[in-house]
Amino acid sequence: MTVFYRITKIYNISKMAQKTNIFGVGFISLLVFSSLSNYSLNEIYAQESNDKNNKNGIKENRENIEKIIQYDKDKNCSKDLDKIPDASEYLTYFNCGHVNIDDNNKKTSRDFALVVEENNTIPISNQGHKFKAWTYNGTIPGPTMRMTEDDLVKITVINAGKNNFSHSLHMHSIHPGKSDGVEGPGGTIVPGQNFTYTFMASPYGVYPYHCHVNPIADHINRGLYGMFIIDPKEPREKMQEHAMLMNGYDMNYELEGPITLPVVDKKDPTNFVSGDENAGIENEIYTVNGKAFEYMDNPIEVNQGEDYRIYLVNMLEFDLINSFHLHGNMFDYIASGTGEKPEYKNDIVILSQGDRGILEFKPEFPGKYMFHAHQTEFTDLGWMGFFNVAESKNNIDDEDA
Ligand SMILES: [Cu+2]
Repeated sequence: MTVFYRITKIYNISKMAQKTNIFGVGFISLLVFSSLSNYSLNEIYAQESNDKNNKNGIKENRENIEKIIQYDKDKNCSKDLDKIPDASEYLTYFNCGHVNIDDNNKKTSRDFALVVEENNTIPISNQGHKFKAWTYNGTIPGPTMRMTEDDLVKITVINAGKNNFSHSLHMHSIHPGKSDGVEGPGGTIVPGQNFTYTFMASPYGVYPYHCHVNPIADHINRGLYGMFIIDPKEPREKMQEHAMLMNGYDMNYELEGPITLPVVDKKDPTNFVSGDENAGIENEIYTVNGKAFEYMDNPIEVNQGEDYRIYLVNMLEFDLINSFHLHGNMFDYIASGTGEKPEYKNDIVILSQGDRGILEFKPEFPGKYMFHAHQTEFTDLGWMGFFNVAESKNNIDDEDA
């Protein structure tokens, strides 16, 4: 028996059909998904009890399905896969895809759709700065996709028909070459076409994804990246969870041109003609989750004495390192999220380009605490925010007593 649940329409599919002019196999399969109905658990039970050949497996099936649905609930999976979250909503927006539980072979598969749009002008600060972005599903960063280890994952990337450039999706983690987003059809999706990247989610951890079409720095600088989380089969300790992706914007990259090798001096190839062609390539704005100073203007509300987990990814281009510093507290750090136990406790973690990890902490005292890059230049240019720690209700009750 195959059970689908939480089937909703895939990212404005009818609108995208008009925009992208896709009539290929990929689009037909997307239409199939959008035409499936929602199954409630009661309907699933009714179906099971009607299935006379399946009586022995009913209890086991039910437990398995309930376990998967409950795990998705615990992960705070969004019911709205079409949502275009703003920078504050991005913190807790987890897209777990369209889920298909096949109980015959005990497999769960998840289908995701990412639509690439160019010339999507979006706000990148609360001071009025806008950026001519290229986006996956309308936002920088793209949606946080979430899956469980060993799930069969299918991510269909649709390059909108009105676009001018080819794009791709390169994910970190383990997968076959044809789903690596570099070689073959998955490495070059021309405008109006789509490609489905298929892999078994492994190993558990937190990962970046990004476009891998040349010039890569340009495609990344314009905004084609995001994070995905492969959760372990045995859930981590339950905590309130936030996604944080650190990035930057070189707002006049177009004037500076792509990063290239030095020009060869044909008369004397040993002569190094350096030139300062790339000298202007630097970020003018730095952020966490796409919008400068977002969490300074809208502090993240947390509670004293409760546990918090942050999935942190560094997708900063042009600067070699980035960092995360928490005021007034220490966090446990799990590098890459590939282990269960933290490696160390610190209040700073330094990440190179593409690196990531998991931070876990418990606010000890109420108050307002800054978090920011520990490079002052980055903080001054936008990478700064606040946690607003509310006093524990227990403390307040104690004081009243
Ligand atoms: Cu691209």
